[in-house]
Amino acid sequence: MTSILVLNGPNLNMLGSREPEIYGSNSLAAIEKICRKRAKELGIDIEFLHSNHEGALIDAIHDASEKVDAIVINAAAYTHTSVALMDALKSVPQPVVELHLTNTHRRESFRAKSYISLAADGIICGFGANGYALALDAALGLIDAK
Ligand code: DHK
Repeated sequence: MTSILVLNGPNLNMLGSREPEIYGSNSLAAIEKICRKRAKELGIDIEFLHSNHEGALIDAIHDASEKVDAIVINAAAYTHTSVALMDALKSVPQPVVELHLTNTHRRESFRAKSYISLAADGIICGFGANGYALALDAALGLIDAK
């Protein structure tokens, strides 16, 4: 069965209570439910992971290289800082969809810079929790196009 890794970076475990006026009211568990529902509709499997640690996210990307067909990643703040995560994504053959809840281009200027974009096939940002469902659709499209 087609499988997609959905990887979540630092502070996303605080969604729901974290700056809800910016990030919305959905918890990460609620977002996982949205993903599982969409995955069921698409007839695919997902692995939904979160870590606050850069190395753990890198390990998850390396581990995924054997197991999944695409990677959806919301690297959160590491988006703007992590050459290591970019390199990890470039080291695996799967298509990559970069994802953000918010429109990072309409916020502080430092959020407009993304190392993840340099490794991603495409970007979805600004659609809140629904962006996760859109990212699964996009990732499946990339898998099918391969
Ligand atoms: C989430 C974060 O935690 C921020 O550090 C990013 C991203 C934006 C999001 O919109 O999902 O700048």
